[in-house]
Amino acid sequence: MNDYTNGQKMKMEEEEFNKTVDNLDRDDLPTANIMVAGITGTGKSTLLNAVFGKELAETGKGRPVTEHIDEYQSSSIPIHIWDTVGLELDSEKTKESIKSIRQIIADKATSKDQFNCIHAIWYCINSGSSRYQGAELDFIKNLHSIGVPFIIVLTQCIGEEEEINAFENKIKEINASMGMDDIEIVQVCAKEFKTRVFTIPAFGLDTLVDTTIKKMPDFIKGGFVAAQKVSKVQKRVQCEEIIYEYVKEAKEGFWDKVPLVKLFSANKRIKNMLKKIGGMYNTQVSLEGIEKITREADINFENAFFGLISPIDRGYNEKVMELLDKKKSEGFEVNVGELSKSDRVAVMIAFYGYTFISAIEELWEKFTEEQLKDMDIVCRNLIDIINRILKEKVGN
Ligand SMILES: Nc1nc2c(ncn2[C@@H]2O[C@H](COP(=O)(O)OP(=O)(O)OP(=O)(O)O)[C@@H](O)[C@H]2O)c(=O)[nH]1
Ligand SMILES: [Mg+2]
Repeated sequence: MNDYTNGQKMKMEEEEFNKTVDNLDRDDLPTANIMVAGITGTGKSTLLNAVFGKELAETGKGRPVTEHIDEYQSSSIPIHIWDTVGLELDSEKTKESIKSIRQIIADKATSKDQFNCIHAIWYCINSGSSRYQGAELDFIKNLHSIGVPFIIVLTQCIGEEEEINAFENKIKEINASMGMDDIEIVQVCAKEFKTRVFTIPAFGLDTLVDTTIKKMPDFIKGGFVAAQKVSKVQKRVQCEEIIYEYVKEAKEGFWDKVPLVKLFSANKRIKNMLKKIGGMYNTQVSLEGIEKITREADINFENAFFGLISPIDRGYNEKVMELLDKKKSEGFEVNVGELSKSDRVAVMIAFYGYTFISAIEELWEKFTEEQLKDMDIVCRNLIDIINRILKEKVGN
């Protein structure tokens, strides 16, 4: 091979490398657009606070949004909310705002940009109202006809279970008779309810999250899961998707092809995986933070590149195999019995990914949301936890 073709080949490899790296590094989560509707006092704002926390700030002031719709966004969580405020279905004034609510959704629904659409409507009805008729039913029919994933949330479920179930069935029957049997109904109590005699704990929020995810287009799920604060299970599922992207690249030999001079940037890729996992748990760890963690914890990425050590048979293998097993149906397989370099790297990456997930989950159990905003607390404790886990699992 002469110098010319050799140079050309290297250039192509370099381009290929950069392309793969770019794809892996796409770490900005998509923003999920959720509309919450329902008449006044049903508990919309309480529900939003319970699912997304108090970080949501009012936006859209001065924009031509009606006085009956509040918009919320946050710089740190990928969610955009439209909350209908103070709707009363019989007043003339509200008829106007119903019109504009419909208009907002319809405009977005017809927009070609899938990211711009409303991705789900949560329509709140007080579980104790037992009314599902008249103007409200017309409103629901109207909203539903736009074709956005629609969920009815029965709020403040603190009454007799049988009565609430009977109300839910009544709604289902009416919906079915009107061709709206695709509407899911979820019962929730968004905030613990206290009386002098007893306390009803919050419930149903995780079901609402699960139901919403099922109805949502795939490309938006990551953002929604990162934004919500009630389902750790869903966060784990999304993190496994992140880990899987990197594991797949490893298996396909990506890390084998990393030229020696690129080792540092390849190393950064794995740190990026850890950063993305942090983002899914609303734990914003900067790349500098991750660097500190990997420096001070016993995570040695060099091992991953050279395949020097392998966590096989050291506890995490089972977890890794489970993940890879799940992915088998998609035609992807890592044979950890066969100790090729790419397989070892794949297992190593998954091992570090899972270690990081466990550490962040432990962090969330130990500290308050407020404390976790302090990068110093986050880094220091992640280092301690990771070192402990590595000691337990790898057994140095
Ligand atoms: N304990 C408890 N109280 C709730 C719950 N949901 C709503 N509430 C109470 O019901 C009242 C109305 O709730 P909001 O969340 O303000 O209702 P809203 O639908 O946002 O009302 P508008 O903004 O006027 O349309 C408040 O006093 C809430 O504290 C709940 O799940 N548990
Ligand atoms: Mg409100």
